[in-house]
Amino acid sequence: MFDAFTKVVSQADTRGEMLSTAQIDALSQMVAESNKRLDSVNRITSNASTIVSNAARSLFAEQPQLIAPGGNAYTSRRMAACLRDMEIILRYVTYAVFAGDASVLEDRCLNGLRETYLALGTPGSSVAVGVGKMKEAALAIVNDPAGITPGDCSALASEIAGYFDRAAAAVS
Ligand code: PEB
Repeated sequence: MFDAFTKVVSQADTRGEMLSTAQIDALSQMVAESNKRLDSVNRITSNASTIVSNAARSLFAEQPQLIAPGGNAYTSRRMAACLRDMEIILRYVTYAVFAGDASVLEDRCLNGLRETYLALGTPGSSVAVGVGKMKEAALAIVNDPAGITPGDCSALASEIAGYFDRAAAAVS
């Protein structure tokens, strides 16, 4: 598991090189803008249950076969597993945003997830739709100008979008 700093160190060490000025500048920029990152994590984290339940409600409205008899989210047990899965994925996305690196998400959540869903008969493409809905909700919350110092969050927003996209691609 890496963060933005240990990733750069590991890459430099593999090549036996000192850190480059470009690498130092990039991390220096990241530190300078770190309040945006931490605010984003805080906003997503404190709205996690709303993000998950709205995304699930919208997924089931679009794909009612999932909650009809025989559907993969039919029965309360499977519904609970589904909501839990979405929460797990969102949680790992927030870890990746916090660390500024996708490795925690990749290694501890997405690795083998497609195979797990195949074995369970859970439609990965539907999970991906749910993840996409969480992405839209999370970005709307991150980009909400209310109550924060106005600034440019476009780079951070696209980084966050990228983590959700990786999760969706890993299961679809
Ligand atoms: C992944 N999900 C399920 C299981 C596992 C995961 C390992 C099997 C064991 C169990 O039921 O607990 N667990 C989950 C995860 C990590 C982990 C992401 C990462 C660290 O440890 N069903 C649907 C929807 C979708 C869904 C499309 C969006 O119709 C999910 C929610 N996952 C779902 C369901 C089950 C499941 C299990 C319904 C139960 C399937 C079953 O038991 O038949």
